[in-house]
Amino acid sequence: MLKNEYLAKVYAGVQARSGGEAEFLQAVGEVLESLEPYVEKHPELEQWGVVERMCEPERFLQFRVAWVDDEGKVQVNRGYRVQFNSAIGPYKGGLRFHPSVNASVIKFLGFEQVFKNSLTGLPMGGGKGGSDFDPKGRSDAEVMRFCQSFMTELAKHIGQFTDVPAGDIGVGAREIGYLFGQYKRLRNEVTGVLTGKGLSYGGSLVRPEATGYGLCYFTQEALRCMKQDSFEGKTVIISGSGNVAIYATEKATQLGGKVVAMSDSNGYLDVVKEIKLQRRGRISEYVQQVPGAEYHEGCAGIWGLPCDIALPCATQNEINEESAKKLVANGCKVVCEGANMPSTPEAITVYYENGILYGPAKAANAGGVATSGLEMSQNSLRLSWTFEEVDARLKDIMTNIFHNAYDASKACGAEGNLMVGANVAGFIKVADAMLAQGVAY
Ligand code: NDP
Ligand code: 2IT
Repeated sequence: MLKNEYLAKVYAGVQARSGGEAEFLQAVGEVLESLEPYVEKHPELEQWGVVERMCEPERFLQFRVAWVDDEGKVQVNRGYRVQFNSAIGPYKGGLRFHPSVNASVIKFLGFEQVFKNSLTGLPMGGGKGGSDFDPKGRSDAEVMRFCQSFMTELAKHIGQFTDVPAGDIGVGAREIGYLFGQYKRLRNEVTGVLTGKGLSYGGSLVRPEATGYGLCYFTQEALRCMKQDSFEGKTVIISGSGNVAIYATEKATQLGGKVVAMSDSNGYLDVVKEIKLQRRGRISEYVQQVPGAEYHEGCAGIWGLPCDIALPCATQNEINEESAKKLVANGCKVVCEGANMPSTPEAITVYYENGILYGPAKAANAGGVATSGLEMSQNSLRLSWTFEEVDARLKDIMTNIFHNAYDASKACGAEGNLMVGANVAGFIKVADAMLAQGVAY
């Protein structure tokens, strides 16, 4: 599929080295395809081996995490941290605790993070980490012991100027608190080594809301510029019911949208009236609390509901070709991604064939990490900004990301293709920094 010889060679090399890593290959393949027009015009990239260096993490750590459960039994999990690219700043990116976590998932997330962080305009490199630990059904004490064991190894590799982790699936305020406490205990220093911290110990206002709010700010600007439209009166479906989904629902509603369905990994909820979510509950429980709501088993069914706007906010590859076709058939006009890589390549093809306004994850969900960057700034300044100040900066960043991606799509001769635009705009800054710094990594 890659016409450019240099990029085809790079991709073949990644394939040969990362054989079974399907998610990682998917993420790399999409970016390399988008880069073709830019790479054709910039032979220095091949001369200095920039793209092949970008596809290989600077460092990949895997470690054992042993801990004792509430029954006194020893449990063993696997921990990861990929330090993907530090050309424009310290490694930055979340930690995911979910049984599906493996090397491929961590590498795809780390690779995406490099371009996403570049798009924010803030000086952050890309990293990601996590574990196959499943927090579901675990007590607070078990989660704490796991986090302490995980951090005992991770602390050797991170630091406020080196690598700054945060949350992702299965890692929220509770986990960040336990991880931070353990880091402090090991190092005897209080620094902004993690983001997503509680407000009482260095966290930033708006960080919990940031990914979901940012997704809606991005979507709003895209609707305004590309369709002279808004959220007002639109029917919205939002998959997931975690951090990103909850605050996307809140902001979409504030902007005049009607959120009619949400989901978790078991099923989806067809919500007729406004719902209030309670933490760590199951989606299936809400039918008892909300009159008019209907629960259905199987989370993919959510894409079969009619809507104007779909905001996937659960996980990778949650929308396949079939689901994308259903969305189109039911009148959906906009898909903006809160989750990382929620659409398969075949689904993306369906979007473009049908004129869907498609906001790719690395642009649309960058509000979380952008606000993490603002948390780092506040930690360095030893100041806390107000909610309004952080929210205004977040809105500004998301608006700029849309325009950078849109302008880059025009410059590449693919006007309105925000996937190409986001990939190219994110790439250029990192590539320029790598060229300037020589072949060190
Ligand atoms: P949470 O853990 O808070 O919530 C995850 C939600 O997604 C839950 O509703 C969960 O359902 C559902 N989910 C997870 N895995 C699957 C699966 N395999 N199939 C179906 N549903 C699933 O995570 P976040 O809200 O933080 O993250 C959601 C997405 O957003 C992820 O892709 C993440 O990478 C991305 N993201 C997060 C950012 C952040 O700041 N937190 C920033 C940018 C992107 P269940 O409870 O049943 O597991
Ligand atoms: O995917 C992501 O951008 C995140 N999980 C947030 C990372 C961060 O460092 O805030």
